[in-house]
Amino acid sequence: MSEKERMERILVTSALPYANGPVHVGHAIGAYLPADVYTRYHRMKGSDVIYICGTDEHGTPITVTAEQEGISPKDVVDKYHRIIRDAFKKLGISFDNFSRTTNELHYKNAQDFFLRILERGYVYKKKVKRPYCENCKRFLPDRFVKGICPYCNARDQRGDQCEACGKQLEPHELRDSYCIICKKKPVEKETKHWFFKLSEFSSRLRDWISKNKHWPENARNFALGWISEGLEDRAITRDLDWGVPVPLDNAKGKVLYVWFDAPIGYISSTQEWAIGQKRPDLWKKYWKDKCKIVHFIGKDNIPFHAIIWPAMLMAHQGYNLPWQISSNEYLNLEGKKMSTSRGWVLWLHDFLEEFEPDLLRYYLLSINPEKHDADFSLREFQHKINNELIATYGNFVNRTLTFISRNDSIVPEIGEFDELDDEMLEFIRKSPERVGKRIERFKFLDSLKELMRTAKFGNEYFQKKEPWKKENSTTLYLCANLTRTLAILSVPFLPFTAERIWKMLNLRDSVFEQEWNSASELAIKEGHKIGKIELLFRKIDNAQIERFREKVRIKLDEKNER
Ligand code: B3M
Ligand code: ZN
Repeated sequence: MSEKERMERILVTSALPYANGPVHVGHAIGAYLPADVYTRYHRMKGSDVIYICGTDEHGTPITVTAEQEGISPKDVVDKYHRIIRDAFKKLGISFDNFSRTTNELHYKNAQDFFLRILERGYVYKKKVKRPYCENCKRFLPDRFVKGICPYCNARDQRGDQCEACGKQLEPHELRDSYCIICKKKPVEKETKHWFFKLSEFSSRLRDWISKNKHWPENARNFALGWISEGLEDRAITRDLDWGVPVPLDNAKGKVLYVWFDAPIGYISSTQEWAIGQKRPDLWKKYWKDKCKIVHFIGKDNIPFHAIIWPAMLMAHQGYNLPWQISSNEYLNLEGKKMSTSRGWVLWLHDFLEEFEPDLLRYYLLSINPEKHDADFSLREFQHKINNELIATYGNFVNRTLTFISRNDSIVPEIGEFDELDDEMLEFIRKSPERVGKRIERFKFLDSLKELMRTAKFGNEYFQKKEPWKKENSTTLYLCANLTRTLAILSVPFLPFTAERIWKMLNLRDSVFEQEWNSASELAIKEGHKIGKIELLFRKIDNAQIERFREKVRIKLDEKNER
């Protein structure tokens, strides 16, 4: 690969989670783990990559939670920002910056963005009628109202988006709507709002998306389909007191719509990162110079990232457009759709209290819902950890290290290579590219499979060579080197394990500082002394699974009772 390609500049983002509740395992695999794999890989490839995120702290998801829990929106976001941030950290999600959309810097950014597109003629004010609850004495934006989706007739849909058909909605479009606080039927009341001229971008968006042949089909098809149905102008302000205030004199009591300010949060978080680097202008390299911006999002966020956000950026004309939008399908839980409101959910922080993060990373990435919905099952988790991760990968590493430790911890010298040794060498040489290529193409399932194929080969090689029967120094020499290869290639998937192996091998620095391509070298030389060894993983037994199931179920039930 040429130096130019190596120095590819990439900005990775994951959807900003709403700070109105913890994140669950479906969120983790939806937009965070794949992004983390992608970023960690590119760091080791030597790309100029940063990974940006933060919590989305505005909008009615937050105010509804505050209202229901009887606390202020600020209390809600403070609490959940911390819980979300800590859970991601524990899972090893390696953000370069994890910000909050309630930061001052972001308020200014969002307001400047609004003013700029207003000046450029893409925003106008209009009188409209909106649902108003006479009982609660207020307008009912977005999630404050529920009703029947006018497109697919699904019941109890929220006023911002239909969960059944994925369509973007306006609260007044719902049929038989009701106020979610008091359940009364709202009336229509006149108010004024600022609208974004989305309709003007149809042909520019169509041209641009048609050219984006590297986009996954789900995003491309949805976006092109929506354009052909006709894009309509959209209100980007709300009658609410929680949010970024509309920066105009005649806009008292109005805030920017959360989906207007949230994606701008990607830029704000990059700026905050640059300030942290003590190079406040550094963010411009990613947003203004040549850079691939990659958004990892959940499926329901496609409309905003494939259509509205690019149109906002086109209207603004000061920043790069997204290069890629990667979105997963959904993750079900034990055969049923996850639902926070029904309490059928497995929280990330709960899971990580019981199990090692790499076990969860392995399991989630091995069922990554790339093309189809996937199902999270505790039994399958146990099975995959015991019979795949431990039985092949763990077994190979443990056997190798144990045998070397019995040789005074010294890696023995190489003899003549036979055919099987050559094959082993081929795995060491080729695996980095095989795994890496798939990550570059966003084929995370396949990339993990490729990693596991390498471990499996190592295990079979060991078995065939039977080093316990006869002294075979070449075998151990090659196994030590494949273990090193595996450690490097595991960083994107199993970062904690990778570092542990690195330490056991007694190699210099940290595994995170290694170059990806160096995994193809025979870098461990004869005579190298390995470090202190310990068991890599422990099997998960039925009792632990059942105990955990009980524990989680209790939580589920409590939530159900409310
Ligand atoms: N907070 C929706 C979500 O968490 C929203 C994403 C914003 S990305 C700019 O699903
Ligand atoms: Zn009401």
